[in-house]
Amino acid sequence: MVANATKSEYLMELEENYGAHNYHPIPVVLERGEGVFVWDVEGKKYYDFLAAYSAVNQGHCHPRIIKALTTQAQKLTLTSRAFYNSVLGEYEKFITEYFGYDKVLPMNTGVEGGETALKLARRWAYDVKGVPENKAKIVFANGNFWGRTLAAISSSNDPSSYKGFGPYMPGYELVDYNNLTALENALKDPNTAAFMVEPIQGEAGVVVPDNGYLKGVRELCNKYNVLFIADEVQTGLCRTGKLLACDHEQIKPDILILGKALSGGTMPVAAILANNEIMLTIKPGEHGSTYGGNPLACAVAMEALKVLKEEKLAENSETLGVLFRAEMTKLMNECSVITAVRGKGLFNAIVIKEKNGKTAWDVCLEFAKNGLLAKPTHGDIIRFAPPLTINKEQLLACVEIIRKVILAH
Ligand code: IF1
Repeated sequence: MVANATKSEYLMELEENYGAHNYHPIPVVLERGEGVFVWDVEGKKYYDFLAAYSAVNQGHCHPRIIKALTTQAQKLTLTSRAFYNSVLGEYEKFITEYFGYDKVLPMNTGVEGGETALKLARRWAYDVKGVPENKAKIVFANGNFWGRTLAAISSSNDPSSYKGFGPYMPGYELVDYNNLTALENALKDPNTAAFMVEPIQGEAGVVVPDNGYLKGVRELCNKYNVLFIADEVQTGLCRTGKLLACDHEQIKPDILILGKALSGGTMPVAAILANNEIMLTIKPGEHGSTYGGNPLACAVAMEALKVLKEEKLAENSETLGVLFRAEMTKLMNECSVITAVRGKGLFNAIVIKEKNGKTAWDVCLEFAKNGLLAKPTHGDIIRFAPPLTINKEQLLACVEIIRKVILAH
């Protein structure tokens, strides 16, 4: 340990020495979060403009969600599904009515949600659509990201996700995102079970498809009797200015995957929603997980969902998203380093041109020095996704930080 190292340096070195090197974080060590703010171990305050990749839409440590967590944690946290528990049924009724589906299958992480959706789709293809056993095909979009498991990376066309982890899951096909012709060609195959897609691609860099794309996906899936699986793990729960990103085009997927902010950023909670024809193809003992549907997760998720509606976070996301993109577009016209601004609601990104050897990473380091946390993706894209509880004054303060750093870049 370096002599007279700061506490941050000490803690970062511990992670370097004792943790797997599967991340390269921005060098900030966070200790406390409240609403849109986080503090590092030296007490420096930051606006959190990543919100844990949209897992903290309700703001850090939302008092109502923490209260639900601590209250249930004093009573019963986990029973496994070997037995019933007093919260799961209430939660299942609440969430299925909240989103308008017959049934929910509770899981934990977003990628488990994706895995569950694919198992459901394959089983539905064999039992309902009549696809021959082991012949089911799943279609994905180039640029997709839905997690780190072998089934997830098998659908990736990004080498940093899949390289060195083969062999890969069979029965997958990739088509270009935002291309209905390419999609139709793939769906014509009678063995196609499902098309799984993010309504806006997150990891790819907040890639927003053309208006009408999602409606087109819905129509093509109807036409070819293929399940439309919407991965709303990142775009869902008010992030894009509507409860779900699919709501912008008034379309309803056959299987809806939720995660991240479903727990308000307190613990891993995921949910897969579908109607009976699909959901009931999985029989008792054919799927689940130790923590799936645990009473603690159910209590927290109900409160997290109530907060979204009662604090009108979709409306706030929509309104402040318009303001944010207008400010970023103004900034783009004032300088040459921003080459694109895109997003929906408070799910936005800018594309940064490298200048004098300085990259988006260096820009994010400067943001951190100026009290705003964000992180680049794919080298030149900076995603901006603050908690949806941010107010106009705070948003404009963040715009000022971004302006100051960009104009000095
Ligand atoms: C990491 C990325 C974001 C997701 C969508 C499913 C999942 C994710 C659309 C899986 C997870 C996380 C994973 C996390 C960082 C973050 C991420 F940069 F990796 F790609 F958000 F864009 N569907 N995304 O975005 O959910 O299993 O993680 O709960 O792996 O570093 P999970």
